[in-house]
Formats: sequence, structure tokens, C-alpha cells
Amino acid sequence: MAIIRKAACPLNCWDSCGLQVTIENGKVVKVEGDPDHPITKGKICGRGRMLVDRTNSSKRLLHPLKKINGQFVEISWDQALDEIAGKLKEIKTRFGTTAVLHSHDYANNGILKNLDQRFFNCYGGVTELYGSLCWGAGIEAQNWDFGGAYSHEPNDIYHSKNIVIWGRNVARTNMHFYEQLLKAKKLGAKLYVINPLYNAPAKLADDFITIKPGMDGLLAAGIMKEILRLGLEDRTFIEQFTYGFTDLVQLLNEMTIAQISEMTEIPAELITKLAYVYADKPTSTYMGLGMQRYRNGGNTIRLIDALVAISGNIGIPGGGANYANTQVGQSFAFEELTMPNRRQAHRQFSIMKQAENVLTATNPEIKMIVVTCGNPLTQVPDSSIVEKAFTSVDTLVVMEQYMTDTARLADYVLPITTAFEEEDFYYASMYHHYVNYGPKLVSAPGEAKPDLWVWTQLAERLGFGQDFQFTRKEWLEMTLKPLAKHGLSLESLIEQHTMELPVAKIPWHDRKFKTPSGKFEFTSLLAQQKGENGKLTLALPDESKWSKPDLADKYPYNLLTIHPMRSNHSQNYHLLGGKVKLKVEIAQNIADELSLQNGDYVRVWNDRGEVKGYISILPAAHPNTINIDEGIWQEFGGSVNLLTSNKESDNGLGSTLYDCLVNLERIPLNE
Ligand SMILES: Nc1nc2c(c(=O)[nH]1)N[C@H]1C(S)=C(S)[C@@H](COP(=O)(O)OP(=O)(O)OC[C@H]3O[C@@H](n4cnc5c(=O)[nH]c(N)nc54)[C@H](O)[C@@H]3O)O[C@H]1N2
Ligand SMILES: Nc1nc2c(c(=O)[nH]1)N[C@H]1C(S)=C(S)[C@@H](COP(=O)(O)OP(=O)(O)OC[C@H]3O[C@@H](n4cnc5c(=O)[nH]c(N)nc54)[C@H](O)[C@@H]3O)O[C@H]1N2
Ligand code: SF4
Ligand SMILES: [Mo]
Repeated sequence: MAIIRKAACPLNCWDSCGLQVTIENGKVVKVEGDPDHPITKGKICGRGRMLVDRTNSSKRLLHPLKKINGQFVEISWDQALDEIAGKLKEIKTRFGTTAVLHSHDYANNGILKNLDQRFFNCYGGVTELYGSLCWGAGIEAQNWDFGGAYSHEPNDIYHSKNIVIWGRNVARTNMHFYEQLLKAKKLGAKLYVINPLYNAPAKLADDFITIKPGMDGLLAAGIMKEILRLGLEDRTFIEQFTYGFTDLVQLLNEMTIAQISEMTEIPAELITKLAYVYADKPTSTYMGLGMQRYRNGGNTIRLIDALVAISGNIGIPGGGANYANTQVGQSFAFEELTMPNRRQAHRQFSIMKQAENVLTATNPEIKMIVVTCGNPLTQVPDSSIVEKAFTSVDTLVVMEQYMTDTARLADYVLPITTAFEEEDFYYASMYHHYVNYGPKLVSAPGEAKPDLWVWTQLAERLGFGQDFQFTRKEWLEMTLKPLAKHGLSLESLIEQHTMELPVAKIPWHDRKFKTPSGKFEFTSLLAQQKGENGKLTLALPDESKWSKPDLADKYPYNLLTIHPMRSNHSQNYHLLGGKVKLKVEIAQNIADELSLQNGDYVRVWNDRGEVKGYISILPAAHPNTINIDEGIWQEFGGSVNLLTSNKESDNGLGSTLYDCLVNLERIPLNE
């Protein structure tokens, strides 16, 4: 008999949906949306529905594997855990605990996934990653400007007169926000979309502004120049609540509107029009993450923040510089969960340069890498170096649900449960401020075990088992402790399935910013405390005709590698029935120049590597722009990260994944 249970989507995604899962004979047979969820209201995307396949696929890893003479052999859990614990003990005595690298990303939004940090802290402190491939540059930028990266609550959008969707691929990546845009438009809001690629929200837009990749900061500077020239700025806000305005004015005088128009490839009239849009308050700005994955990414977000500030759109209903909502994650008891005080040694590599650092680390060298919730061979930039680094260490342990490109390189592969096989609660610090409860619904296949079980077992073998002696409920209660004073508890979460967190719904409405000056900072004092000069600049991307003319001659096209429609990163390609082909989407002018047609087989390359795939012409994409969706496995022609650079963004905490020049040529099909 079929039963229906409420659950939560675990995927790293803006929307963090409530689910309704149908179970029959102990198996998940259908995943739908939970109609009672206050924000996601019963609708989910294809990736959510594919969780059925991710749970039931015959490709699931079912037993611990050890590589012996190049071949994977099934071994028992006891053997795997004893051997890995033995190696961890030996490394600790001979080289110190930082000879272990913990390489991870955030493939699962469950709060208890953070217990990996507790394990490594109690072990003594390993080499950990800092920064983020995803949103690091922009988060740091908003920390500098506001003292936090906070967004307005989703339904505040209905107060906006104008809505600017700045580089967010809403229909594909944030579907409930797209639904809201449709409604806001019906209510009379005007919509502006700024993106090098013409996407679904662009079709709804009153104006679609096509921009040269990496040039959004300059566009924001141009709009600010026009606001000031026309006297449209919010003087009261600037005078009372900001710091460093004269530095900004000085900066804006460095370039003319004509220059900005030429470099952004946006007509000057459109820049002036956007100045009036920003002055016609309330205007909300919803930024995406793609446009900060450039060398100038932090500065780009800061210039957009500055635009929102001088136009007086901060802290008012219907306004906001909406980028992320980190106040959601800040609601929980992370320190108690992860125990940073237990660490005795510590070393950090940036997530972007983890591979390069593995290859060059001394004192100690990296002897073991443990991978959790990540697929670095596919997702981390400059894949050739990643492959070299991850095969260079004595021991690579990968905790996975599937035999990914990274898992193939491992010495030990440990089979891990999927979300419906363990209890947790889920949240995203991106869009809405509700957490969703996810009960255990079915048993795991084969010998697959939760990550937490692995940490518990290893902790016992390493002598700190008592730090993991808690039941799932006790762990979950521990994380929710700070919410007790607001009357929120695990019991109520379990009963209601979703719970609203007590966060600011209109951030900065009290004009009390969390910066050193207490004001919105055009010139950042926090940055100065970190040894930077803290001033805004008119910085350009690293790989561009201005910064590197010779490189741009050799590689004339901008390569974007945006998030795929039907997969969360690399998670679904192997489940799509073998029909995956690497699609090289190109702007019309490239097709014209190289006489290319849809379906032609091409090679895309730069000094870092090459990929091959099939042409698809995008008639409305910005000239000289190419896109290849990210996440594609080696067997389907990937990874696109063979082409991308592992440089860090200007503020050191973000990636430069889209700051990438390439060339392209047609090749015969059999090559
Ligand atoms: N279907 C699907 N949805 C997802 C994910 C997924 O893998 N698949 N991943 C989730 C995750 S982890 C994240 S971080 C979010 C990301 O959500 P988004 O930020 O919406 O999407 P991205 O693919 O990261 O960024 C690509 C977008 O940025 C635009 N872009 C690139 N360069 C520039 C530029 O220079 N200027 C401007 N204005 N725009 C630019 C691209 O054209 C594209 O629209 O999506 C989440 N949702
Ligand atoms: N070129 C390019 N590269 C990119 C991006 C881009 O836009 N372009 N986007 C970047 C962004 S925004 C992000 S967020 C990263 C994402 O990078 P990743 O998080 O590494 O990518 P995923 O493919 O989502 O997931 C990695 C693996 O985690 C496994 N997994 C899922 N749940 C669990 C679990 O509970 N436990 C364990 N142990 N494993 C689990 C999955 O099976 C999957 O193989 O990629 C970045 N890389
Ligand atoms: S992937 Fe995102 S939109 Fe799709 S079901 Fe999960 S949370 Fe919702
Ligand atoms: Mo991401």
C-alpha cells in the first residue's frame, strides 16, 4: 500500500522545497511538492522529481570498495574503517594532522552534514578549505558593504515598483522566484533583466540589457554617474547612513559614460534609463551568482550595492540588494555542533587552489585527502591539475553515493545514503527563511551508511567516540538551541514540517549596519582591517582584451559554464539515460564568422585544456559569448573545468570560473 510522507529537498539550490514523497513496499516511488509549504507551495523542479532515481538507481554504490592493483574490490565496513583509522593514526604521529586535506563542497543542505567538521576538529585539526566556488566573492563584498549578505523575505517583492534581475538565471535555478516574477508583473511591476544570455526571465522583461561578461561593475558605475548627474540620488541616506561617499564620487569621475558604454557594450541611453529606474523607488535588485565568478567579482557586487545605496533603495520595502540570505544559516548553533575549540593544528587552502596547494604543500605534505559532499574532479577549476593532485597522494578516500569521476580516482570509496534514508533538517541561506524537516523514509540499499555513521565509527577507532555519542534527535536539538528563546523546537518542526526562522524580513530597515562604522561603507573599513585599501575600483575581468590583449587575440571568446537545467551540477547526468551530449552554445556572430551550423562538432580550447562537443546557436546571446553547461562527467565529454582558471577573485574568497577566454574550431566527427 502506498503512503505519502512530507519531506525536504536536500539539493544545494535557492528554493529549498518542501516535498511530498510516495512510498510503496518500502521504496520511494514518487516525489512531488508539498502543497502546504508557505513558499514552494506544491511545485518542484525536475531535479527534485529525479530524487526518485537518485534513490533507486541500480548504479548506487552499495559496498565499501578498495582499489587493489588498479581494480576496485569489495571489502567489509570493518576492514575499510580499520584501515582508514589506522592511516589517520599513523599520519597524526608521523606528519601531524594537517597532512590530511578535507575536500568538500555543499552537495547536501542537511544541517548534520556539518558534523564532518566536528570529526576533523576532534581528530586534531586538518587542512581545511576556505572560500567558495559558488558565491564567495559576493558574500565577502556584502560583508564589507553592509556587514552581512542578507535578502528581503520572498513576498516583499510585491512591494517593488521596478525589479532588476541582475545575472540570476531565475527560471532555471530559482523556479519559485520566477513564479513570483510572473505575479509581480501582473500586479504592475516593471522588470529589467541584465545578462549576457537571453533567458526565460528576459522574455518577460520590459527591457533586456545584454552585457559583455564581467562588465556589470562598470555598468553600475555608469548608472551611478547618471544618477548623480541628474540629481536623482537619495541625499539623506547618503549623508546620514553611509561612509566613503567622496571616494566613490572621485572614482566615478575616472571614466566617461561614452567609455563605459563602449566597454560594457550597452547603449548610453539605456544606462540613463536605468538611472531613472533606480530613482523611481522602490526598485529591488536580485543578483545572481554568475557575475561574481570573475577576477573583479567582489568589486562588481560592491558597485551594484553602491548603486542600490545611493538611489535610496536599502532597508525599504520593495527594495534591497538581494544576493544571498546568510542570516538563515546564522540561526543555528554551529560552534556547538562542530567544536572548533578542539582543534590543535590548522591549515587552510583556498577551495579554488586546493589542487595546486596539494602539489606544492610542505611541512607537512598532504598524505591523505578525504572527499565528502563534493565531486572536485568535475566541479573544481582547472581539472588537469585536480586530477594530478588527487592521484598524487598516498590515500584518497571518497564518501559517495555514485561512482563519480572523483570516486574513480580513490583508494577507498565508502557508500553513502541518500536523503530519504536518513533524518535531518534542510535549509538554504539563499532565498527564503524556512527550514524543512526530512524524516528517514526508507532503508538504505546494500551497505550504504550515513556520513554521520562513518564519522561515529572512525571516532570510536581513534579514541574520541564519546564526542559522537548522540542520537539523531539529540544532534538536531543541539543545533536548534539558539531558537528556543523564540519558542522554536525540534518537536514543533517535526510536527509542522516547516518552520519560519526569526530573521529580519527587510534587512537594514533600522539603518544599523554591521560594519565597523555602523554605516553602509563605500570604502570598507573591514577590508582595511584585513590589509586591503577598501576602496571601490573600476576593475576589469582578468581574461579580457583590456587586461591581457595577447591572450584575447589568441582566445577571442568569453566562455560561461552555467548551471544545467536538468541536473544539480554533476548529480544527474549519469541518470539521464546515456543521451547526454556536450552542447556548445554560441552567439550568432561566432556562427557567422566561423560558418558553423547547429550540430557541428567542435573543439573548444585554451592553454589549460580542451573539450569537444556539438554546436547550438543562441541567436540572442551577447556577441563573442559561448556557454557550456557545467557538471558534465568525463564519459559525456566533460569536464568543462578543463578550461577554467583556478585564480581567486579580487577579495580572495571567490572563484573566477567564468573569467575564461577560449577559441573554437570545427573538427571532423571521428576525432
Ligand atoms: N537547474 C539548476 N538549478 C540550480 C543549480 C543547478 O546546478 N541546476 N545550482 C544551484 C546553485 S549551487 C547555485 S550557486 C545557484 C546559482 O544560480 P544563478 O546565479 O541563477 O546561476 P549560475 O548558473 O550560477 O549563474 C549563471 C547566470 O549568470 C549569468 N552570467 C554569467 N556571467 C555574467 C555576467 O558577467 N554578467 C551578468 N549580468 N550575468 C552573467 C549567466 O548568463 C546565467 O544566467 O543555482 C542553484 N540552482
Ligand atoms: N565550471 C563551473 N564549475 C562550477 C560551477 C559553475 O558554474 N561552473 N558552479 C560551482 C558551484 S556554484 C557549486 S555550488 C559547486 C558544486 O560542486 P559539488 O558540490 O562538488 O557538485 P555536486 O555535483 O552537486 O555534488 C557533488 C557530489 O556530492 C555527492 N553527494 C550528494 N549528497 C551527498 C551526501 O549526503 N554525502 C556525501 N558524502 N556525498 C553526497 C553527489 O553524489 C555528487 O557526486 O560547483 C562549482 N563548479
Ligand atoms: S532542486 Fe531546488 S527547485 Fe528543485 S525541488 Fe529541490 S529545492 Fe526545489
Ligand atoms: Mo552553488
